[in-house]
Amino acid sequence: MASGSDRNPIIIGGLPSQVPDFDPEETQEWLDSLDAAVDERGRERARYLMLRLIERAREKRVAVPEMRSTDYVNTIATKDEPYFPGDEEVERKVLNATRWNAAVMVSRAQRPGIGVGGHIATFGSSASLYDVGFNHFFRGKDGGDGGDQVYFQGHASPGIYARAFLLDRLTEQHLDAFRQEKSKFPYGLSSYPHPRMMPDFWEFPTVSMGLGPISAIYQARMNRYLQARGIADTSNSHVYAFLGDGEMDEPESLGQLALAAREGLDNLTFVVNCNLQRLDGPVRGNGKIMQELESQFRGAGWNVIKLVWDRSWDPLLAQDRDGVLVNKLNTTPDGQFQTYATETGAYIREHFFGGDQRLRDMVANMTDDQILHLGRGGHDHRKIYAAYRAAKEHKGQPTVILAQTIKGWMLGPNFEGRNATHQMKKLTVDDLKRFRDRLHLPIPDRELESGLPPYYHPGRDSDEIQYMHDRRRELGGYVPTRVVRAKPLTLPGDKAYAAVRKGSGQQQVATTMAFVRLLKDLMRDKEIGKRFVPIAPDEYRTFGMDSLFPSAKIYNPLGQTYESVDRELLLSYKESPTGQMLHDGITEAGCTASLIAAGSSYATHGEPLIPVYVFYSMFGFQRTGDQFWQMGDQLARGFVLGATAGRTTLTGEGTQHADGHSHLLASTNPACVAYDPAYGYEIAHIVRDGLRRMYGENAEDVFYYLTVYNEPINQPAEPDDVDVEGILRGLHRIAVGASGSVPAQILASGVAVPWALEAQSILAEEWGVKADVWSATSWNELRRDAVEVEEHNLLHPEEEQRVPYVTRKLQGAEGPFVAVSDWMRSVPDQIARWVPGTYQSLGGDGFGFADTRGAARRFFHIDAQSIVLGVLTELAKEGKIDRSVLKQAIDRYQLLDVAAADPGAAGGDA
Ligand SMILES: Cc1ncc(C[n+]2csc(CCOP(=O)(O)OP(=O)(O)O)c2C)c(N)n1
Ligand SMILES: [Mg+2]
Repeated sequence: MASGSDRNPIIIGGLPSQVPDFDPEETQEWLDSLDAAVDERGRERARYLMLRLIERAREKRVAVPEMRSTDYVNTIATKDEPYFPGDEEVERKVLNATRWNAAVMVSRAQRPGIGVGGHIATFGSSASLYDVGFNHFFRGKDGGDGGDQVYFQGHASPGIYARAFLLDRLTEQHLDAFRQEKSKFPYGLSSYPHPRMMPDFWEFPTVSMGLGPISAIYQARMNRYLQARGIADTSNSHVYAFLGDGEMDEPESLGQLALAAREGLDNLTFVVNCNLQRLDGPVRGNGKIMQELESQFRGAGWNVIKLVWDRSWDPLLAQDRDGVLVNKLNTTPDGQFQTYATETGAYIREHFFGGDQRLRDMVANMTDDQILHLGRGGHDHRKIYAAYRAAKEHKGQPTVILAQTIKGWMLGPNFEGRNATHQMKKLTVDDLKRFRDRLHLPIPDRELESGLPPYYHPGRDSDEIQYMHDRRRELGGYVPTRVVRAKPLTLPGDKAYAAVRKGSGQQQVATTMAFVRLLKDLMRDKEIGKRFVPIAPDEYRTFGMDSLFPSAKIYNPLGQTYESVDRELLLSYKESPTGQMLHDGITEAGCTASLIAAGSSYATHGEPLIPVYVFYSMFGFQRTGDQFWQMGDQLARGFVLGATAGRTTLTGEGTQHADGHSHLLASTNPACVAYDPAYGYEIAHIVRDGLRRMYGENAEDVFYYLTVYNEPINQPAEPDDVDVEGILRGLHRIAVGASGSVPAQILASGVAVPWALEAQSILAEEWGVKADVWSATSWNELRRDAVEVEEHNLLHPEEEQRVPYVTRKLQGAEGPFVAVSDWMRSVPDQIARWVPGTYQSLGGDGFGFADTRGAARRFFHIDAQSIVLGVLTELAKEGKIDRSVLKQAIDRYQLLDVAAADPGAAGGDA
């Protein structure tokens, strides 16, 4: 070895330290050559030689280890750039007009009395990155397929609107309604990409940092899945995600890179706008974000294209014979480059090129102005085109393009590279004049000196506008465009629901199992069966869904290349390239991204999918609530199942698992229709209605959340006089009190319904109380209805005042009303205002813990005996019984002693 001892080799990290050297003499000759190169020509030359050797080794298919990062120069050598088919002059004009209108739109939105904000600097940096995409790559949907899916960086939206304006897709009226969605309806433009607000325009909500990247990965994978399963031809669809370099710090941004590499998603390109800045200041002032990202992406198995410098650097780099320039580029921190972006040519000559005679010589013949204009790669159309082309043609891996830009580019010295630039919204008269001059726009001074700065349109017949239209025609129509081409589905009839509605007879079955049974029957349906997409984060077995493995199979583009250990078993783990089930691994964020991609396929590709995403209820809204919000924004549909629900039902697990609040979180999402069913037959009606509402005629943009439990119970058969409307609207009476003289009402949901029924019989037998039991299938929907009714009444005082469903439903029933569930009290308390009588709730407030179900329910005072006490207490308050019975009840049932409770059936496990 050249250095280090045999016992302590210095070469580690993937190099073959264990392989014996069978020709040490030859090895020594090579090492001596390298030593000589270092001694005689210096380290930089030696480095160059080594890199060339690695390159040659690759060409000869010698398996040398991957390098984590490369020099701070463009990945695509100038000599390898393809012919640029665009008209650069015209494209520059197009872009200049776009830049102007984007900035002016935001500036005008700051006019007195409006002042609604907006961003200029981000689009300033990424304008060319988009424009090359629009002119040469992004495919529209006019061909009848889904086209390309483009995730626009949220706060670059002004530029996207500005382009749509030039193309006559939007008018000045729209631009002046930026961020005034209601007051300027129907012209209002949303601040960021929000399909919910602009359903004919935006497709993908992105502005919550990190959700764009992860969504794009799963969208690309969903495209593959649709193709593999023969549902849609997505072979021409490419997914582009435009991301910020600051945004890459979000865990969701990088968290699923490996999946994209593993599945060989070469239909996916990330474009990271590396303007080296985020909101407050530099992304990595002391480091180099592009280098850091390069290593991370490369390590994850991505193809990395760095686009660092524009063409003006080419001659300098060509002269850099001993790598001194590259070395300087490699070792200059981002914070310094940001400063160069704000400085003069003379400053850059002195500080960047000044430290080394060879660097000084390189720019000796350049003027300060030429030095100043040594630009960044992300502003050079030809180089951007080369990068996109290479990304599109690259096979077998996803590609990331790391494009260096300047934040606020073209907006002048008050914006470019300034730390405050992200938040700056308004241009002064001087800024405007300078900006106009730089963009060569024929706008007279007087129009900039008073009033609002004007928009600029070069005229419909101008070359540049014609060019833009031509390019879009060629590429299949305008982007972004959201269209819904899917037809309503033919939904299954009674048969699919029959088994679940029959009940479980003598068997005890948990609602999770009842749901899975129903799902299996639905997946057998000839019309819609194949559209179901089961999704779970490594929990199919927990929820008894492994029974679907052999028939539905797990999607894996590689199929199953190994002999499965359980291949002889009936329920073997089966992977297939045409599998229907998505197994995303242990990633709720990944699963939710799959859910959104599947749930919006009716729009993206015109082919509805019915995702059924099953998770531990604790790890759903709580863990990925932001993505559920994004799902609502993206108008995605589907079923979301919070399994192992309840504060006490999975109680063997404890604090982190015991969910007593996900319904509250679900209630905050306007797109979410949430149910807490008790019985299989309720689930049947809820799912049937869900399919109708989401996939039938006049489909609604909602998604369903059902909590299901792992506690086996006797599932009753559906009664003949089943109250379907009540089930769907959130409340139906399931048992009228049989005996007793003092009436009361118990409202229960989910797993608490059997406790309520037990309480009913204790109350009748021991206390003479005749309690009706109601199953509150949806506290959330009851409240939603009541709130809507109140809003209507507020605005229509002259009309007959409407009455909320819950009030009407309970009108004839004699209180008091006691609510109970395996959720915290706030869940049933949602309806308190509209219950016609005294209302009290019991619930699992506080942290869950590990114990028997019985003990946990006694602790929270929600078990049958505690419900009895709750009802008696309310009756006592109303003076209908004597208060002394309360103490009696507490003593009789030992309600203060957790250990005295019947432990009940065993808890769940994870
Ligand atoms: C989850 C989340 N956190 C914070 C923000 C607020 N925010 C909007 S833009 C921005 C800075 C973005 O920087 P970068 O990703 O580098 O984008 P650039 O504007 O520089 O292109 C921040 C922090 C957000 N939109 N989403
Ligand atoms: Mg940035």
